[in-house]
Amino acid sequence: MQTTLDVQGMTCENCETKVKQALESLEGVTGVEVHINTGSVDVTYDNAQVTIGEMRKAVEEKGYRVVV
Ligand SMILES: [Cu+2]
Repeated sequence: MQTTLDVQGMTCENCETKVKQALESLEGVTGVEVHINTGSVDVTYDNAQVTIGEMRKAVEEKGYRVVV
């Protein structure tokens, strides 16, 4: 499965790394690509192992907002 999250608040490479690591730490997430300019984050995942809600929570715990 593939989805694109709309993440607000990322301003630099450090933000990009934090969001990427937060998502990659979730079991079932196999790929993360952050587009810092637009705030879109492409996530490849196994929907039997992880939900979009869990991804959202992981990103928001790092201090960024996910627009649904
Ligand atoms: Cu930053």
